[in-house]
Amino acid sequence: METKTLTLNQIAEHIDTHQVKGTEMDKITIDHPSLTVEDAYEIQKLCIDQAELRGETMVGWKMGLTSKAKQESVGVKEPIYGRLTKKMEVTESVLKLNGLIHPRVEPEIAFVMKKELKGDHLTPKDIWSATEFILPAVEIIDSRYRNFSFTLVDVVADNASSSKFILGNQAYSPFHTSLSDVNVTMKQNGEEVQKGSGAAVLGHPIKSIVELTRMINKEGLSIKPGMVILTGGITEAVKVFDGDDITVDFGPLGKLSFEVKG
Ligand code: 0L1
Ligand code: MG
Repeated sequence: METKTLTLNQIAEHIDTHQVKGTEMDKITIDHPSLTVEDAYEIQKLCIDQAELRGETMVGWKMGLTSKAKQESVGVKEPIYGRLTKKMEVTESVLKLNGLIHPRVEPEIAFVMKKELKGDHLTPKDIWSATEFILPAVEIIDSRYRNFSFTLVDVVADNASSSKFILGNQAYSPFHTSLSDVNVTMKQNGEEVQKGSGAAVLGHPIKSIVELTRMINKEGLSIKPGMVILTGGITEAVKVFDGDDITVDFGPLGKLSFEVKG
């Protein structure tokens, strides 16, 4: 095996171990400063290959850094993507902290596709006609890096901080309401802690999926039918703690609530 391939495999093994155990690590760019963003996406894929060898299944994609504020915090002008597995889905209204490091939660709109989406020049129309339904959702991000501190290369390799996600019980037609106008408020123990609108996601969440198809097409990849896509945080992410009660009001897309337990 070539040295670079060997190195990427070793880094992926290292990150995978921290993802599985839920333990903090140093930035990989400290020991490997010459890694590129392309290398980081390859490492991300190798980590998911490891998860699949353990019997996990990839069920979708997430888009991250979709707001101006988040892009500025990492010093980039583009969003990033990550991969979602079945094991990451929280199916009860309880987020267990066991195995998490410093989780933060953010409201998102999820799309579930009925047709494959593949190509470099897909339009919003192509995405709408391939969408089965949409759901209110919450993403739980949990960077494996100490203090949630990373460069673009670090965070891409760590699967864009993907950790868990919760989908609402009620699905909606993609045409139910104008997604850029959906106003969202998040309450933590009854107190409003964040609010935002769908427009915070690249102007409109559909643009997030257009961008995802373009980005993964570079690797020859597509969004498969049945896959879920988390389009990006509508508000800033909020730190959560044992005993928290989180309720997100998505206006015309209903409410999603869950408890946080140690
Ligand atoms: O989902 C997100 O926007 C997070 C992407 C990675 C950056 C972070 O962990 O804040
Ligand atoms: Mg997110």
